[in-house]
Amino acid sequence: MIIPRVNRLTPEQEAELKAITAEFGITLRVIQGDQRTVYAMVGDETSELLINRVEGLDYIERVDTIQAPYKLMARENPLSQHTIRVGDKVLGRDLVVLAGPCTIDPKNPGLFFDTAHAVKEAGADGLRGGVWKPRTNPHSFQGDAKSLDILLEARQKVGLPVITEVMDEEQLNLAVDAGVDMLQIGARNALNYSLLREVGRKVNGKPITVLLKRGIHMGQLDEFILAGEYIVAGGNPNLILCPRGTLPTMDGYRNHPDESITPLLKAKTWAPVVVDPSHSVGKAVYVPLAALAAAAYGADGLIVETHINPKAGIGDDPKQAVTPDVLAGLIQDARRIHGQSRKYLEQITLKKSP
Ligand SMILES: [Mn+2]
Repeated sequence: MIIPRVNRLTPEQEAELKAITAEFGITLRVIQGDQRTVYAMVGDETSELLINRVEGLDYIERVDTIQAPYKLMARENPLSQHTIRVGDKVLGRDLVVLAGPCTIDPKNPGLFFDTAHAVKEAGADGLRGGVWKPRTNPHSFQGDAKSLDILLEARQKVGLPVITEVMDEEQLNLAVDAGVDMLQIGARNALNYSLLREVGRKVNGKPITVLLKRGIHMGQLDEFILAGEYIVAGGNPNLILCPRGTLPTMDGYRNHPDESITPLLKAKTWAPVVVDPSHSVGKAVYVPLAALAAAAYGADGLIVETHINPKAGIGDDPKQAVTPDVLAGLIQDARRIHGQSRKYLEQITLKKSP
């Protein structure tokens, strides 16, 4: 990885750098944060001659051949200065809450609009709504592209940024071209490397943030961080990691709650962590406690399935969606805890919150 002395190289400097690295068979990827731009070298970057040539350029600070398997996601990367926003909230400073139903019911848009108003009222910063759904049972409702219009109409009505899950390239293109603010890559696709690479390519140069859920069977944290590396390598560092529970489940919850990995992730990577307590515990009555635990572990945000009338919901909602009044209380309590946990986090990351 090449770190320049300046925030951004001139086009001439960039061309010179590309020409030098190309001589060594290396492709340069430009990763542009809001504070700093870094250059990832794709190929064997260990040639001493290459490093000397590049470090000899007066506008280059240094070349890092990072030993960690991830280069861009590492906490030492200057991208750690990059800030990611959701609406007017800044991840790392404010506790950011995304809320809304599991699945948008295309037959009943009114229900989604009412829920959207209610979650905003409750203090949420972003609106979630499943357009397409990965379902274990092929006969279950799989979602409907019509729901994408409903999601965008809700954004217009309530003024919250929106997030939805995409599972393949066609959905990715539809969602990005329609202008969603955030994309979710679900637990089932966290190891789908061709999709991760496509997501990276598609969001490059666009004001889109990607929330990557932890794979259901991902035991190693590095595996999770490397999945994120695929996306950031496309050129857009607006990436959030989302623990959402893993399998096997050991204690009777839907999944094994894993909000406790938050400080471990933070010690390794700069990416903000937004925890999903809903899919983790899988039952509405346990969600508030899991959300508070996430805040205590230093999560930067929460994504909470919420529905004005969970029984009328489709997908996971009848079982695990909380109501907007529960959400409102949970947000207040979680914000208080988040404020307290930040000082302990700073000891781990040695970084003051932005
Ligand atoms: Mn769900």
